[in-house]
Amino acid sequence: MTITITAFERSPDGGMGLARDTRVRWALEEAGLPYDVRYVSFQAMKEPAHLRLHPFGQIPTYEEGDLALFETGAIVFHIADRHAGLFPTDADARARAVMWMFAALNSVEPCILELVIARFQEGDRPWTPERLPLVKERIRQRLGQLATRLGDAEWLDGGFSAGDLMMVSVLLRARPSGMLDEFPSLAAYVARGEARPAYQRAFADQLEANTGVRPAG
Ligand code: GTB
Repeated sequence: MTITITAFERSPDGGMGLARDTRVRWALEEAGLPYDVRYVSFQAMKEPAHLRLHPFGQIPTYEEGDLALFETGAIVFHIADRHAGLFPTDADARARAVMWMFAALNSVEPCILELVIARFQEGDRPWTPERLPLVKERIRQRLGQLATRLGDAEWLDGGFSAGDLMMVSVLLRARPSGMLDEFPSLAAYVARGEARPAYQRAFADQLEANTGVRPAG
């Protein structure tokens, strides 16, 4: 059955992997699933046809036959649930992979998004200079806790799983601020994720769609 996802017609980052279709592309590549991409403009995202797929008028969405999904957590879970490659076969290990997916989305991504919002949407507010250090401190605390748990392991719980895919995807959003590099073990963990052939293909496809240029390699 054909899988179709949506992505930015023109991603604000120029297709450098920060928009959330990257994690869906990555999951599809890990599972070895071919897919089509429908590129949507910011205006089209707010129109009825897209709102029927995504009530909040965002990307990415996922369509497969009669199934239509939004929310990257649900989409990546669905892919991992139905196809080999992203969840361990052991039931307890699988539950922990799901736990790490939720941890990435619920316990790590929100504080990183706070910083993105504080810098780019509220950067000109008079209270921003006072607020930024608090926002950054919350990220430092969470990333420090995560680094402690990861220790010198390659992945969060044994082999690579959808939990790592989601965590790496979320941590990538902390990199432009320089905060990821404050935690060398997490920066190395992210680099391991980015080095995976499936990630490389997802990244190259997204970049090519935005720039017309496919990275070498
Ligand atoms: N919780 C949802 C999910 O996980 O699927 C969040 C979806 C979401 O935030 N989508 C964003 C969107 O459609 C794109 S990813 N925004 C348009 C809108 O709301 O009108 C967020 C994003 C956008 C741009 C960059 N960038 O260029 O660096 C990075 C991330």
